[in-house]
Amino acid sequence: MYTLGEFIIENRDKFLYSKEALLRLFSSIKLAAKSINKEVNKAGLTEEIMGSSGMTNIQGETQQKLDNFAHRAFIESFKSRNVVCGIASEESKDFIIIGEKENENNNLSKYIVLIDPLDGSSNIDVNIPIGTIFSVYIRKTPTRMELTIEDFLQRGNKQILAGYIIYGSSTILVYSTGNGVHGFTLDPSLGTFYLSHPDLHFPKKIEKIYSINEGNYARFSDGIRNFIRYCQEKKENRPYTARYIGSLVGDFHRNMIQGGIYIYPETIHFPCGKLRLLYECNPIAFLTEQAGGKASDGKKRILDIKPRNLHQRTPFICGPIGMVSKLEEFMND
Ligand code: P6P
Repeated sequence: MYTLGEFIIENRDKFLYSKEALLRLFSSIKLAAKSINKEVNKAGLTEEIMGSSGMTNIQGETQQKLDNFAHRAFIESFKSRNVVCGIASEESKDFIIIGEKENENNNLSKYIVLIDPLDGSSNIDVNIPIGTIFSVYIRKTPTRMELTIEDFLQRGNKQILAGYIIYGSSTILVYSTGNGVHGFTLDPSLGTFYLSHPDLHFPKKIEKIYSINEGNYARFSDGIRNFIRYCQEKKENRPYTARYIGSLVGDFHRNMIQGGIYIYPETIHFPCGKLRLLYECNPIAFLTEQAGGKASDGKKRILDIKPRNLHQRTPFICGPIGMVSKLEEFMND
């Protein structure tokens, strides 16, 4: 069984850039993920890690203590591996310059990371799967020059690596470098991630789940409501079922494996959609397309959207091509 490191060393994912840099990136990501996994798994036992930190994040949302912990874990692990020159995090208003130190191979770090350290964290106290979502680009400004916001506001189609870690019944790291989607499950007794889901794809011809918060039904557009009704009509070839756990990584992971669409449209509370383009929608959209699916805002391909600011939101639809296209038809009727 391949470990993540062996999989990369054997170039099984045909990464187009430096294999050494990819190994360093994943060394940081794995270190932080294992540390977060340990805290998530004992969250019920240690008061100091449960619940709200009493602070709010940039979005004005209640910050969970584990959000904070996860944010710091990734910052520290990227700093220590000297492979990243800048990070944008949901938990930080501005991007963070990690600085450029000559690493032993004298290649100045040219990679930038955008991350949601712990998405769905409000589910921590009720034991529902949560996740880290990450997205990696090559900086636009030349090395040695000061990073600018433009290094972070790149279209999703420029991502060189994207993925998530789901902290659920098991802890699985799922990623793509543009050559398919691969999943690695953590063996906690060894602290090692082993290849468990090679070449993940939406199942062919199986479209059976729709995921949306129907509590907002009264405020959805007619197009969204018509699609929901379309899913609910019992027709022989449409045995759809509703599944929604309020955790993007958990809903997406299930839908990619079992065949389903995830929808977070505009609502009265979130007129531009709730999910963030840079560190939630772009990485999940990248994985969606690599897994044979489609991701849009109802009109435009997510990966083609030009970001305007770090924390901008967008309506978000991702899933099997047939389901996403059907929903777009209803929305644009
Ligand atoms: P709602 C979690 O806060 C999150 O960003 C996603 O993980 C999740 O899919 C969505 O928001 C849930 O939002 O409004 O349905 O509770």
